Amino acid sequence: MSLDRKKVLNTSLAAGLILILAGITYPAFAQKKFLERIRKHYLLGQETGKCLLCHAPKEKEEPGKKNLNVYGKALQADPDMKIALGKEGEYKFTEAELAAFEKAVINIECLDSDGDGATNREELDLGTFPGDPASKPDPKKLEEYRKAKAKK
Ligand SMILES: [Ca+2]
Repeated sequence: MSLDRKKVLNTSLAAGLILILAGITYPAFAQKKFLERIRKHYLLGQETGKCLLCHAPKEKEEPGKKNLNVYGKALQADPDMKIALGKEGEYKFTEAELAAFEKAVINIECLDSDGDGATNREELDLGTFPGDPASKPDPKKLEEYRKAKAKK
């Protein structure tokens, strides 16, 4: 076996093992569907289309309802989210529940949940975290974005 192939094999074995371990330790990934939905809605890239969008887990913590960040909390508090809350583990969300989640996401677009001066929508469109005041759009980019929006 060539060294490259061995490397690939080792990497995929390691990745597989991590997946198995994650599955054993954390069976509750129901909310992954929310992440998929919001990724699709805003066409989010790798930078922000991940758990940290709504969660602020402490070291050794997994993303969960106990460590939502301010943006995650705002979503949770939105009345439209109600029917989609409290689902655990392998729960399969219905289309209506996922649509309710998407509605909640849109409802809070105009808020600036983390108080950094850019709205949630602006942050999502510009690739920063709406639940982390330390992550905010570049002022120039934000100005250009607002100008372009005003023209429409
Ligand atoms: Ca913000």
